[in-house]
Amino acid sequence: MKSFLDTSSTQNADNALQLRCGRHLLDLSFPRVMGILNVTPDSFSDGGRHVALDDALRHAERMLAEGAAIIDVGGESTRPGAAPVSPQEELDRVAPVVEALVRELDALVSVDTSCPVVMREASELGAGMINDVRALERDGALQAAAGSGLPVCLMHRKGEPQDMQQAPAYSRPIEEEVAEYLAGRIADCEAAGLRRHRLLIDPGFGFGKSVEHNLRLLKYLQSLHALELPILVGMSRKSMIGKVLARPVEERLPGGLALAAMAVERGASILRVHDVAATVDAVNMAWAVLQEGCELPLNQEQDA
Ligand code: PT1
Repeated sequence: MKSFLDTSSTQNADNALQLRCGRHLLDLSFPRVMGILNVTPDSFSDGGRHVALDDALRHAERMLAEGAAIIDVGGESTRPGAAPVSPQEELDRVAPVVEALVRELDALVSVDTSCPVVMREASELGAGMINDVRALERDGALQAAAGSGLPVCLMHRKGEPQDMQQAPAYSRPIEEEVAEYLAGRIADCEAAGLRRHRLLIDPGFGFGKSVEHNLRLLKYLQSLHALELPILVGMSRKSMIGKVLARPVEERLPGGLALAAMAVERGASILRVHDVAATVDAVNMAWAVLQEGCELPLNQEQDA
């Protein structure tokens, strides 16, 4: 599957840009918003407020009402400096939330994990997507993801969260290194029986990148279209905004909306964000420009 920017479409109207996510069908013929639901006690901008199941449910419900197509549930913080968690701890955090989101809200749940056990359990509980910031590099992750039958987002990263922001360096233009890494991971996935049409790619903003690296990656996001897979981006509230604008984490929304609009123009299919309502408006406005119009108020549209 390609992105909506590709007009030389080999896909006909029936199978056009529809991604099978378990029992959900995700329409990627226009850019979609993924709402972040952190279930970590140390999350960088939620301060662990969404650990309790009830809070998590209400927050997800609100994001869905605001137009999120996907809820991304994560039990391991991967922001710079974060410490690793055990698979059991991660499972204990994530499983009850995935189960509740599926049962109570019938939500399309993505599970933000690198852990094979969590992938397997989440897919059994009804999750519809796997989002792995380590691009299935952990032992057993390729097999677990392949066996789940779910789509997988492969993200580029350099180093591990504990040390990835210590003098990140690239010997070639960063977009080339990122594309080459992702191409290698795609090949490994295919070799493990994970078919291409189930994959998404993500350049991994903030994962072993300087501010300049991040800005350049967005500027040249188009170059990732060579891989012919839908692109997911996560820039919401990140330090790339904080550093450019000198804003603390709670004042980064305007900067984030500018980045979201630019990502849409460059063909990003999914935007992973904290502030769903504002981002849906920014994305839909940018999309209307690309379309030179709009057929319906996009923010009232719901998935079938
Ligand atoms: C991301 C992402 C993610 N980001 C995907 N999953 C995080 N697919 C978690 C900072 O610089 O971009 N794509 N899951 C969160 N990680 C970070 C990284 C948070 C950097 C903050 C920063 O502030």
